[in-house]
Amino acid sequence: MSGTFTLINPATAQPIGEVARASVEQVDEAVARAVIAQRAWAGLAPVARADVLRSFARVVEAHVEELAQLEVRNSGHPIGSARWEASHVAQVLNFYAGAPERLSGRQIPVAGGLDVTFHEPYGVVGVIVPWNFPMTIASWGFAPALAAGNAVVLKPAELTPLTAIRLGELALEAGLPEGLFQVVTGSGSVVGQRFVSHPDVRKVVFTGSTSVGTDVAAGCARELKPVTLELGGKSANIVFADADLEKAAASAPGAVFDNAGQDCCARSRILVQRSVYDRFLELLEPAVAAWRVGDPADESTEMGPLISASHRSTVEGFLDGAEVAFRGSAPAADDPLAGGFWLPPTVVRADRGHRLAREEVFGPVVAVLPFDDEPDAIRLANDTIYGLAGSIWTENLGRAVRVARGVKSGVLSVNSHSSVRYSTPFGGMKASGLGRELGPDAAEHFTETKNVFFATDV
Ligand code: TXE
Repeated sequence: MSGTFTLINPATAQPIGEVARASVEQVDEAVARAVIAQRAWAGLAPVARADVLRSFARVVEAHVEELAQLEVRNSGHPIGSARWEASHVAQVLNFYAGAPERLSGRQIPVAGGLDVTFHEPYGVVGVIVPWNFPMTIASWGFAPALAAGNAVVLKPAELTPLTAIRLGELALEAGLPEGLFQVVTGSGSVVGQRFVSHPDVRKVVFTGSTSVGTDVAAGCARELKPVTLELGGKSANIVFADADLEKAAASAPGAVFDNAGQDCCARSRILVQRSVYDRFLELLEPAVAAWRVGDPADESTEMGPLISASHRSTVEGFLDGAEVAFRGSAPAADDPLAGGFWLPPTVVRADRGHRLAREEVFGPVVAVLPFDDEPDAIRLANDTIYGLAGSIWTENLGRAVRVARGVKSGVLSVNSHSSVRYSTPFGGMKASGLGRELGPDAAEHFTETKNVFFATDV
C-alpha cells in the first residue's frame, strides 16, 4: 500500500497537508540504507560521534521556534508547551552526546588472561512513536540509540508526522551521515509492523497503547528481538490530610489537563483522604475554572483541543452516566475555533470499580475518589492494570517514603508532579511498559554486552 494521508489541524478541523504513506518495499529500502550507514557510524571514533550529536543538538536549538509552530498546527499543542518540547529534544541530544565517550566496558579478573566487555550497538533500531508528544518521545528513542552507535528508522504517528519529518532534515543539515537517521511515514500496520518483522531491525522501541504494544512485543518475541515499551497509564495523585492542600489543589489541573490529558503520565485519578475530601474539591474548583483552554497559538493558553474528532468521541463516551462535579471552559459556539476538537476539563466523582477510576481516558477528565488511611491509599493507587507515574502530597516524610515504596509505578514524585527529566530514568511497571528510557543508562540499553577473553599464558 502507498499513497498519502491528510493531516488535520485539531484546533480548526481544517486540512493542513498530505504526507506519504510508505510501502513495505520503501521500509525495506530505508533499512538497507540504515545497515550501510550504521557500519560506518559505529566505526567512527567516539569523539567524532559525540561531535555530530552536539551539532544536531545545536541545529535543533536554532529551530525551536519553527518546530514549535509545526507542533501547534499539527497537534494543537499550546505554543508555550511546544517550545518546551522542541528545546527538550535539543537537551536530550546534548545529554546523549556525552554517551559515546562514556560507554565503558569492564575488565573482569579471570585466571590465565585478560577479560574485557564491550558495549556493541545492535545495528538498526526501529522507533515507533505515538501522536501525543511527537517530538519528545521520538528523541527519547533516537538520541541514545544513535549515541550508542546504532542507525535509526523512525515511524511517527499517522496524525502527527510533521516535526519528525523536520527533525530528519535537520539531522542531515547537522552533518549526520545519509541513511543514519531516517523518518518513514505511514501506517502502523505496514511500517510499524515491518520494523517488527524485518530481520535487520535488531531492536524496537514502541510508545503507544497497551494493546498494540502487546502485539508488537509478541512479534518481537518471534524474532527474538529486544523491545522497549512505553504504554498507557492511570496515575494517581494521592493527597493526604496532612498535605499543603492549597498547593496540591492549585497544581492538580496541570498534572492531568496538560496536553488535554493526552499524556501517559496524566494524574487522571485524584485520591483524597476522606477527612479533607470536600475541602479539596472546594479548592480544586476555582483552579479548574482558571485553567486556560483555547487557541494554541496564544501565548497564555494552557490547553488546546484533543487530537481528532474520533478521539474526542471516545473520551466523551467515558462521561456517559458519570457524576460530573464541575467543568472548566472550552471555546464557545460563536468562537472562530469552535469547529476544533474541544472538550472542557472535567472533574468527576467516581466510585471504585467504575471504568473512569481504572481505565486510561487519555483526555481532560479526572476522577476524584476518597480514601480512608495510608494502606487504603496504597491499595487504591495500585487498583489498576497500569503503573507508570504518580504523585504523593504529604508533609510527613516517613509517610512519603512508605507510600513511594508501596505504589507500584515507575516514576513517582512527592509534593510535585514532575515525571520527565532527560537525566533521570522514565518508564512503567505492570501494563505500563517494559524497560526504561532517558537517564544515565539509556544509551547502554541500545547495546549488547560482548565479553572477550585474551589468553596470556605462554
Ligand atoms: O495508539 P496506537 P493510538 C493510548 C491512548 C489512546 C489509545 C489509542 O489511550 O487513546 O492508546 O491511540 C503505531 N504495529 N495511547 O491509536 O495505535 C501507530 O502507527 C506496529 C497511550 O494512536 O498504539 C503509532 O505510530 N506499530 C500512549 C503508534 O503505533 C503500530 C500514547 C501508537 O499507536 C501498529 C498513545 C502495529 N500493528 C496512545 N499499529 C501513552 N500512554 O503515552 C499501530 N502502530
